[in-house]
Amino acid sequence: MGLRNSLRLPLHNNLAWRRPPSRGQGRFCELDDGATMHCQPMGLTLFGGQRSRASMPRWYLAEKGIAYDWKLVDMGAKEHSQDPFLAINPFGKVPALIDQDPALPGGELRLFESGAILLYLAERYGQECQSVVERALAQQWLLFANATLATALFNPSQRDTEFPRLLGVLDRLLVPGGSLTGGSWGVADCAIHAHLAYLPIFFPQIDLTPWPAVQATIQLTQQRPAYQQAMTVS
Ligand SMILES: N[C@@H](CCC(=O)N[C@@H](CS)C(=O)NCC(=O)O)C(=O)O
Repeated sequence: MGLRNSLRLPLHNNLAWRRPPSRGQGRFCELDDGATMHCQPMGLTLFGGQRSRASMPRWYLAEKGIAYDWKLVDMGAKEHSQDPFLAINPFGKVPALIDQDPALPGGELRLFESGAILLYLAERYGQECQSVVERALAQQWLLFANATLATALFNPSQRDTEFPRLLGVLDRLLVPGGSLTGGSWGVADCAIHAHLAYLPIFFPQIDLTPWPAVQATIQLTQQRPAYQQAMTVS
C-alpha cells in the first residue's frame, strides 16, 4: 500500500483536534474551512525502509515497549522522493517520525534524523534524559555515533585509518552487557551498538579480532529479542 493511501496527511499544521462521539475510535482533524478528514489514531508513526537507519528507532521502541505504527516506505519505488513523504521529511530520507498528540503544538510533531528521533523518544517516552547531565551525555553519544563513527565507517577514505582508531577507543570504553552511560541499556547504547552491529552486515570483511569488547557487544546485541524484531522489516 502506498503512502498516499496508508497515511492521509493533514493539508497544513493549523488543525484543531476533536473526537466526535459518533465516529468510533479514530481521531478526526478539522481543517480551517470546516472540512473534516480521517487521520491516523493518536500516537507515534515511524517511517522507514528495508535495511535503513530506521532500525535504530525501531530497536529503541521495541526495547522500551513503546507502541507505534510502522510504515514501510518503498524506497525501490522512490516513495521517499514523492510529495506525501516529502511532507514529512523534505529531504526525502528515512527514518521519519510523526507524533500525534493534542498536547503538542498544532497536535503533532514531525521529525527527521535518526538521532533527533531517538533523543525525542528517549526523553518523552523512554524515561531517559530527565536531567541536564543525562541529556548532555545522551546527545554526546548520539552525535558521536551518527556523525563521527558513521562518517568514519561509511566514508571509504576514513575506513582504514580513522575507523580502527575509534574502534580501539570504544573497545576500552565498552562493557559488554553494560551501558556506556553507567545505568541500564538506553538510547546511547542503542545508537552505538546499532552502528557496531552494522559491521557484520555491511562490512563482513573487517576483522574484529583486535577488539574483543566490540565483538562481544555485537554478539550480545544480535541476541536481544528487541533487536532481532527491529531488524525484521516487512
Ligand atoms: N543522517 C540521517 C541519514 C538518513 C539517510 O541517509 N537515510 C537513507 C536510508 S538509510 C535514505 O533515506 N536514503 C535515501 C536517499 O538519500 O535518497 C539519519 O540518521 O537519519
